[in-house]
Order: sequence, then structure tokens, then C-alpha cells
Amino acid sequence: MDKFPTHNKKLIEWVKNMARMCQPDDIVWIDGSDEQKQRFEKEAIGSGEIIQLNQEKLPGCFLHRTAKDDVARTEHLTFICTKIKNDAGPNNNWMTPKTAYKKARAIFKGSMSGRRMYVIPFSMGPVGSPFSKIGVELTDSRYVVLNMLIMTRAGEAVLRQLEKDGHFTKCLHSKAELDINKRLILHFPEDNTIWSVGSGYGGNVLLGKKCLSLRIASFIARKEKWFAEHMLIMGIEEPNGHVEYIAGAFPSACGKTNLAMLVPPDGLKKKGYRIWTVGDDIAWMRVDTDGSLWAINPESGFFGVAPGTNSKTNPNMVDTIKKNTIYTNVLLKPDRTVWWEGANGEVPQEGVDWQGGLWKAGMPDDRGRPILGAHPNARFTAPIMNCPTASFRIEQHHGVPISAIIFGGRRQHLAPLVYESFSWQHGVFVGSTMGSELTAAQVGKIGDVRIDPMAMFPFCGYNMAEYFRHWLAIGKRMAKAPKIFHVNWFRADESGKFLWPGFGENLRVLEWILDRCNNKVDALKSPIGYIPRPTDLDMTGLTLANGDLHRLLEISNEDWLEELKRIKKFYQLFKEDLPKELWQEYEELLLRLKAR
Ligand code: GTP
Ligand code: SPV
Ligand code: MN
Repeated sequence: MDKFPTHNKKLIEWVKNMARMCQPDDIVWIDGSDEQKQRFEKEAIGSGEIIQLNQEKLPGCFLHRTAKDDVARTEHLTFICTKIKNDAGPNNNWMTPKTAYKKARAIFKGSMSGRRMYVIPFSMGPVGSPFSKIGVELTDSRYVVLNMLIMTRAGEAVLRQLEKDGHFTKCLHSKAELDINKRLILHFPEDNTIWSVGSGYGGNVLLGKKCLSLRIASFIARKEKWFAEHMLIMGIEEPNGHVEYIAGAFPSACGKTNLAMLVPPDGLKKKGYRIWTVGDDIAWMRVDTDGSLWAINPESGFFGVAPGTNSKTNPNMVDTIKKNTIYTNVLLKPDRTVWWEGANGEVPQEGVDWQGGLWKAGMPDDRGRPILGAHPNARFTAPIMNCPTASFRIEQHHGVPISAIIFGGRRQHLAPLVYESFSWQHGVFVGSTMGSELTAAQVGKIGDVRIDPMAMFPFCGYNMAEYFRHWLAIGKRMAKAPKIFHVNWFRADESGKFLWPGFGENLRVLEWILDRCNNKVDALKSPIGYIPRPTDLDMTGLTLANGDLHRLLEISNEDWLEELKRIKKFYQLFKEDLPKELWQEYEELLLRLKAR
């Protein structure tokens, strides 16, 4: 029995069963100690899984390279496995649990022989908080262990918690052969179980993140009447010390991390704002007794996009990733530091690229295009507490009250810089129809627009029509519901150049949003929602080219009528399941556009 440092019978039985299937050489329980972590780091360096970086310049930092075809979430290999197909909905790939277990079992069988199985007890949310959920991940990857130790609260304290409350999400992962043809990311919400095999990439294998905290959690949240959302959480402090919190949903690689820790632009400095980062990817939100929506960030680390991160775009992140950080698929420089496209400083002359090949600046591929040093979806894993703007409320069980919810996509055309919904119900319509261009964070054609409701399309663990119904219902339970806004930092001119400078300058838009929440400013009514009067955006210290602000706020009837066709097609996917309130919002928008 002493091989099992727990009395939780369900846990012991499950670990034994999984080990019987996967056949590891031995089993090691993660206790969360520094000593154990350092031992795994040494072993992982020895096995080549990670490369130790320059410890003077980057203390506690490592580099990892994934397989070439294992660099982003593979949505086409991701399944929600429910007994009834319609419970997973048209938004998900589906298999019956029986078929899925059978298929995966064939791959898991013996997959850990010659390897060790690690048992990682982890808590999403502060250990012991009534709003947290516990998972246990079994994995044969030390890289996963080292990442989970950053991204979640893992180890002994969680096991103790499990003695009190037996419930946990069963998470099984094996690299197996890292073969894309034998890769499956399976969710069994009815069994509170996740099985992931054949991948070594973050979102597919750090099972506490998208798999548990969004897909499984959204399923649980619907039953328990709360929200599990793909949202950043940030606080904006005024000089008088009052902090307002907002939550924002943008699809993958559309700016959550950057917004969550923005630096106020020079022009607004004298107003004395301070920004507090609570989370950059996931928010769990619930209605509290005061009738407001309160949010916690279940994670304890950032798994952020490296390319484009520099002291101009995101100085707080540059500071955050100077120590105790794992870099994945970036360029290794001769001095054993790292680089990526859009990093600080000069482009290095040479290095080792993300695929492990010798790299020289400007070196062309067979089609004459320069070879990238870092993969466009290269990432870093870093503790939140490294971040200079980390909020002291991250560790508080209660979380933070949310004043505004912001939806946003990456749209070169169509969506204006910002607009406000007319009501909660209209806000749900806005969220449910938001479109965004695909990025390197998904496998697919970059640039194609897809509708990604609430940035949850790839992450909703059940039928999205029911998810919309859930959003409508929770809205009715709040006496002080947040206002709902839509933003677009990515509107571009004919040549594809962004019209809005973005990043820190986005605070100008957040300021208007908060003023609207506090009834401090009027707005113009447009068919799609309220938009700012141009003079109400504080543009001190920012000069846009003539007419650009006007273009940023422009709403083209013709384009929106086109968009409604896309929305209609999307809604029709859900047949009679789609809440009628949303069709009603659709019809009303159509009328407003036609009346103009
Ligand atoms: P995930 O971690 O995949 O969920 O992504 P995310 O939503 O956190 O996106 P992130 O903040 O990492 O930004 C992704 C990319 O968008 C980076 O290349 C950023 O440089 C770029 N980006 C972020 N904010 C802005 C902005 O305001 N304007 C522009 N033009 N680009 C931005
Ligand atoms: C995303 O793609 O939205 C991410 C990265 O945050 S991953 O964890 O890989 O999903
Ligand atoms: Mn994300």
C-alpha cells in the first residue's frame, strides 16, 4: 500500500487499472516538492526531452521541441464522447464512449512500457476553494509533469484534499508513438474522464487546461449553474484605489494574454491607471449572493504565444519569462538564450530552429520564403506569480466581481473597434455570432473566417445550443449582470495594415467600456449596438492617420447583411435546438439594418 500515498480507494483502483493497460515500468507520484522537480529536470535534460538554457541569463529556464506535426491543438482528432450524439452537438466531433474507449485502448495498450508513469494530483483553482476542481493526470511525459507543475497547483496538498472530497477528473495521457495517425483527444463528460494519446503538444496534453477547465468544466458548469469560459480576467485600478474587473473572450492567438497585462500608453499615464492580471486564458464565473458575477482563474501559469512578444507589445510578459520558464518550439541562439520572430533585439545571425536544424537569418525554403526560427505557435510556460502585474486576488477563493464581459475576434473587415450590446440577451447574440480569422493556434487554413461563439467553439463540452440557453438563463439570475461588449483590434485597411495600434492603446477602449458601465458617458445607437462618439475616446498622445478613427468605427450595412447570411447558416446547424431568443435577436438586427 505504501506505493500509494493516498487512502482514496477510487483513485488507487483507477491508477492500478490504467497501469495494467499502459504497462509502465514504474509509477511515481508527484508531490510538488522542489527537490522532486529538480530531479525530473535533470532526468529530462539527460534524456534530451528538454535543453537547459543559459542559467545566468535565463535561470530555471528550458527549451523543448515537439514533433513537426505536433505543434498545435488538433481539433479534428478531438472528440466529445457522450451516449447520445446530440448531447455533444454539431459543434463537436463525436463518438460513443464505447467506440472511443475501444479505439484508444488499442493505442494505450503497452504504450508506457520502458517508461515511467507519473501520477499528478492537481487542483484547478486554489487548493480547498469551494470553486476549485481536482484532477489527476497520469502521463508518461516528463515535459507534461514539468508544465503541469507551473500551470496548476499540483502535489501533496491536493492529495490531502482528495482524502476529504473523493471527486476528481480522471485524466490519462500517453505520448505513445507521437504518431498523428494514432492521436486521439477524447472527453467523456458523463464519466468525468479525459483520455489523450499520441501527442506531446500543450493544449492536447496539459489536461488541466482546455480539456478539463473548459470542455469537462463547461459540462459540469451547466449542471451546477456557473460558467467555464475561454476568457482573460483583468483589473483596472483608478488612482483612488478603486479596481474594476473585466473578463474577455477572444479566440486562440487573438490577444487575451496581451490585454490581461497591458501597459497604459504614455498619453494616459497622467490618469494613473494600474493594471492587475488575474488570468489570461480561462475564467470560471458564478453568480454570488450579491447578484454579481464573480470570477476565478483556475490556472496558476501562462501558456502563451511567443512570436510577437517583445518589450513594446508586452513588457510585463518579457519580465515574466526571464526565469523558471519552459520554452517550446522557439529558436536556440549560440549563447543558449532564445529568440522568436518579433522578439527583442536584433535578428540573430544563426541558431538552431524549432525543428532542431541549423538556421541562418533569411535562409529561404524551397519556395524562396525565409525559414522561420520559431514556430508561429511557439509557446512559453511561466508561473503567473512571475508577472509584475499579477493580482493579489489570484489566491483568494472568492475571485473578483466582473463589471463587463468583452467578446472579440480577429476581423480585418466588418466589426468596429468597439460596440456595446443593447441588453444581456442581445449580448448573448453578439457572443454567439462572433467571427474570427483562423490563426496558427489551430490546425487549419490561416485567415479563413469561422464563427467562434464566445471563443468557445473548440472548447464547449456539449451541444452549443444548450450552452447558449445556459448563457440566457444565467443572465436572468443576476441582479447586477455585467454589460456585454464586442471589440476588434484587428481592423485593417485595403493593404492589410492594422488601423488600430492595439496593445497598450487598447486601454483607451477599456476606459470607454468602464465609463459605459458606470453611466458616465453617452453613446451613439447603431443597428448592431451602441458605439462611441469619436470624441468620447481619450486619444491624448495618439495620432491616427486622417479618417482612420472614423473607419475603425464604421458600420457597413451591406457587409453586415452579408454577415447575417453566415450567421444564419451557423444557427441552422443547431436546428430546432437553438434558443428562439437568438433567432429573435437575428430578426431584429436584420430589420434594423434594412431600416437604415
Ligand atoms: P491563446 O493563448 O492561444 O488563447 O492566445 P491569446 O488570445 O492569449 O493571444 P495573445 O495575447 O498571445 O496574442 C496572440 C497574437 O496576437 C500575438 O502575436 C500578439 O502579438 C497579437 N496581438 C495581441 N494583441 C494585439 C493587438 O491589440 N493588436 C494587434 N495588432 N495584435 C495583437
Ligand atoms: C489556445 O489555443 O487557446 C491556447 C493554447 O491557449 S492551448 O493550450 O494549446 O490550447
Ligand atoms: Mn487559449
